[in-house]
Amino acid sequence: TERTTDPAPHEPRRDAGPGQGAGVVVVAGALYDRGRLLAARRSAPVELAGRWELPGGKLEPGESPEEALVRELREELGVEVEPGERIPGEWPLKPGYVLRVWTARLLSGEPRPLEDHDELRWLSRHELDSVDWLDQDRPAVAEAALRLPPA
Ligand code: 9L3
Ligand code: MG
Repeated sequence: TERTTDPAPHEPRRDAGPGQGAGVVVVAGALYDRGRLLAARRSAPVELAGRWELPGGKLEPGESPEEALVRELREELGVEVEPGERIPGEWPLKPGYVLRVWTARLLSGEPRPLEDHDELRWLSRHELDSVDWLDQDRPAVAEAALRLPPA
């Protein structure tokens, strides 16, 4: 007979819903510099291409969210960052995936779109609505805006 046990700990839980665990955690960074927030335009996959997001990606097995954030921003943007506070809240992505966001401070490097993005923009508070954010990122961006340090 077929086994009906839970998937292995690191398998995505595509059925995850309320009370069923977080599923796959995607971490993203609200990266601040001189009163501006970094926005990144996705180049892939096609259904998300052209939409803007807070850069980041999936947690890998054994990583803390902060470690994943540092790794993702190094891979995607070529920068070193220091994670700050978690922005309260959790936002559903595709089924089984949730988005969690941390503030982050730029330690070194100038962000470049090395992987999965084709454009980056530093947005000041009054420019935050000027890009077409992914729907799922909008509430996170609103929270991130509340924490924008002064210029
Ligand atoms: N996603 C949504 N908003 C974000 C990020 C970083 C990611 N701010 C979605 C897009 C993908 C999934 O999460 O469907 C995994 O992200 P990635 O590993 O392709 O960056
Ligand atoms: Mg990514």
